[in-house]
Amino acid sequence: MAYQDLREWIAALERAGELRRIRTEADPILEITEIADRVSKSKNGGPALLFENVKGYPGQKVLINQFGSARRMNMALEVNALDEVSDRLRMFMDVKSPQGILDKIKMLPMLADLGKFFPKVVEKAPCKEVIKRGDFSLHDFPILKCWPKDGGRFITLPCVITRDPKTGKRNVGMYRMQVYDGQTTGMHWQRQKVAAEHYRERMRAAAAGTQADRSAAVDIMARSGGGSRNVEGEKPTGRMEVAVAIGTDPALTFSAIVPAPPEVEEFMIAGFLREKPVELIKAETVDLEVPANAEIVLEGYVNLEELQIEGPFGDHTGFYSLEDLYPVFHVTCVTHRSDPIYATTIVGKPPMEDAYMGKAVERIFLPLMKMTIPELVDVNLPIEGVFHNLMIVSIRKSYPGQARKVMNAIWSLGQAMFTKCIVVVDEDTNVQNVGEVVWKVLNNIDPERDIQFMLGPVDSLDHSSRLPDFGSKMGIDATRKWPTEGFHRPWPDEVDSDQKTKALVESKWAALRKELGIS
Ligand SMILES: Cc1cc2nc3c(=O)[nH]c(=O)nc-3n(C[C@H](O)[C@H](O)[C@H](O)COP(=O)(O)O)c2cc1C
Ligand SMILES: [Mn+2]
Repeated sequence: MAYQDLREWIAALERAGELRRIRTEADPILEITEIADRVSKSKNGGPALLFENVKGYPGQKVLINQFGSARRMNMALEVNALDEVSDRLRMFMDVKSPQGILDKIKMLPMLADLGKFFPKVVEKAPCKEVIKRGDFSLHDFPILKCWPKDGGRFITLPCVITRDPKTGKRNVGMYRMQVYDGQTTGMHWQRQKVAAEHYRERMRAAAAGTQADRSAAVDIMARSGGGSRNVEGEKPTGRMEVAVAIGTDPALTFSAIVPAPPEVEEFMIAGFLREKPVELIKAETVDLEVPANAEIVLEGYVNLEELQIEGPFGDHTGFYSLEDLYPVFHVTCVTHRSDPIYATTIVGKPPMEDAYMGKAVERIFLPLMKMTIPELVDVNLPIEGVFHNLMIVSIRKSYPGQARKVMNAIWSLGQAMFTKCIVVVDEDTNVQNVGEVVWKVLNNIDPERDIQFMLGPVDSLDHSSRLPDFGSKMGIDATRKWPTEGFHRPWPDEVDSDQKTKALVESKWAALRKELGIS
């Protein structure tokens, strides 16, 4: 049974012993972060925390670390193991055209399931219990200042809803929002993200037909979604409507971080994950639909010509991301439940809550990656690699140069383009065992021959690249080299005893164990 909203999810966490209510007073300025950070670093990611005594916000509650353990991530997606999600996904992708009536009948439950993916628009919704058009302030919510050098308070777990002006399709992306004042925030969609492309589409439309079309178009590319570095000349005017939901059911919140193809609406992904349609309701002041069960909804717009300094922000790389120019979100209306729970997260040195969300993405995306990279066997994004810095993949190698083909495929695959280092191993290496990977990779490579450098887009958060958003990436081909790849030396076997000796010792092992004192 899908969680209807954040409250049902909180209740489920509490029943499972996965939530602690904190009655000790805690300050949203820095203190909640310090507490949540310590909890994240404790055994298995610690519990989810519901702060009920937030300094300066009597009666309000702050939820943090809701996804911050492997068990809670499974609970959020209502599975016992993340592979169950990928198995379901594979089932939908594996569909062959039915051969006979029996095949057709077998497909019926799947077709019924499909219906659950589509969002449903409702007329009345809890997120509208309170509607404020003007008489509101963002300072009414216990928004955290996370780290000492942060540029201010940041909304860190927002589901940002925009519409593609060309196709009408909606996108939900999680992009942090720096609170500038009671009515405006930053809108940190990085230039490669889907909402940034919606924004550029608006700018192209605004520039079309005006004089200096061509230079305006170039300007737009340079401005892209995020920073507006090296921008000169005419600025298109107009605005783009945006709605933001804070505190939704966990499947919907999670769908906002999923690196889905731009054409796929996250509302459908959430519907697939929770096996129940997402309920939406028309926003009050913008032409967008918002999650009916959200705790808080912010409606408003960004001006196409307006950018403002955003950051610094203690980021998930474990470093502060630097100041940069981003669009400004003007809030026109706030709706919320009568007693809204403010859902948030913090990012910083790994491991943190986002590590478990990232691992879920890794598992769920494996079957999708296999569609374009069929030789792929397994993938591991170690948490310390902060997701874009390191990807270890194993492949079934069948032809020369295949490891490099796989690297190029990964660098061409949506947000995997940001991967700074890709390590490719043969399928007999367990990529989930980083010790085994280090042992094998470093034995197997001749660095000058086996390292491939590539120039291209890099993550906006990369502070070491030669330019913002642009730099080099590296692939390590640690597969066994073949004569057809120009390697003519003999390749040694791995050290291991023979079967006979193993069997001999195995027959004595129970007794030997006692004698050796090994448990
Ligand atoms: C807690 C958290 C915060 C995030 N903050 C940002 C952000 O500020 N800007 C951004 O571009 N991506 C951010 N991301 C990553 C995006 O949510 C992710 O790339 C997502 O796939 C974007 O959706 P889109 O593909 O629809 O653009 C964040 C992810 C998480 C888990
Ligand atoms: Mn998207």
